[in-house]
Amino acid sequence: DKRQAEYDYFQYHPMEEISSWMAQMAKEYPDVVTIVDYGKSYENRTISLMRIGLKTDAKKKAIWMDCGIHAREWIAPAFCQYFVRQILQTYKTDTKMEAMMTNMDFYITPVLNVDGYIFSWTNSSTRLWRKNRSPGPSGDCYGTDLNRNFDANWGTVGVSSDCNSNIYPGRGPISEPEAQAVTYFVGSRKEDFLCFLTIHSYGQLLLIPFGHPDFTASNYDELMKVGEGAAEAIWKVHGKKYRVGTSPAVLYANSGSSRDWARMQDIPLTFTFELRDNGTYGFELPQEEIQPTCEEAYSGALHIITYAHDK
Ligand code: ING
Ligand code: ZN
Repeated sequence: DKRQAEYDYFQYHPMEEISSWMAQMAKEYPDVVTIVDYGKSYENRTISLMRIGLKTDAKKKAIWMDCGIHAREWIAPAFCQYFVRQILQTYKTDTKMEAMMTNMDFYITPVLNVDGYIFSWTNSSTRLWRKNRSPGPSGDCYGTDLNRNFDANWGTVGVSSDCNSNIYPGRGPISEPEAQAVTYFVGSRKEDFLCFLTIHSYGQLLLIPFGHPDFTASNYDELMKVGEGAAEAIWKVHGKKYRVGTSPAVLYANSGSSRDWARMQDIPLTFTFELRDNGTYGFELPQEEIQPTCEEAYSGALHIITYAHDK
């Protein structure tokens, strides 16, 4: 069956195609790729990640990457798939990637908000859906912003108590099954994780903790330095400028993000990527831009991951 060999990484794919692509990659690379089901969505769909690494007896460090926490940000799942393809294509010939795949496991979730992603594919009126699909307290509103639902200064800044809002943080910290899945999976092996990357669009930003203006990461200078290095690596690929900073410094404050939660678990290098563009097309980034966006973001992500590995 040659269909998966011809998988088009530079098109957007519906959830079923992404799921069968994941299964196919595990079949093609059985020594390095394992599918791990680690949660259920509100609508009872399986949340899966790909654990990618070379087998060794030594204790391994880990890298986290999730895509598609926000439904409408279709470039993010496309990037996770591209990232997987790139590391699988390079590790056999590139000694640096081989070393990283020996010393670390990559835990990559191509689509975290599966219900929302599917809903955004339903028809043009739901294309810009952001949140998950759980009903609000009154039953006539839907969706919690999963990137406001984590247990990190939950419900304090950059949120709205209106359950129709796109930044509704939910009933309480980790009230949502999708946020629970990440919290329990990462939380149970947090000492292993060197790095936590969560991929969004749009805005061309690399955001560091914390989203709450009253808190500063203990390694703020290191995060800025690594972030600036990643922005430089991105710029070298296609000349796109990505700004680096905390969300209050760059745009506006927010609470309950997965990146802030991960940093509060003492994972040292936590970043939010906001991929292309700067607002011309926004969430509806044309398919022609998938390839250049993935190429530059790969370079930026690799800068951070290499730093984490070599440190
Ligand atoms: N942006 C993220 C969000 O959760 C963010 C991250 C927060 C950016 C605050 C800027 C300011 O809102 C998107 N695009 O989802
Ligand atoms: Zn987002």
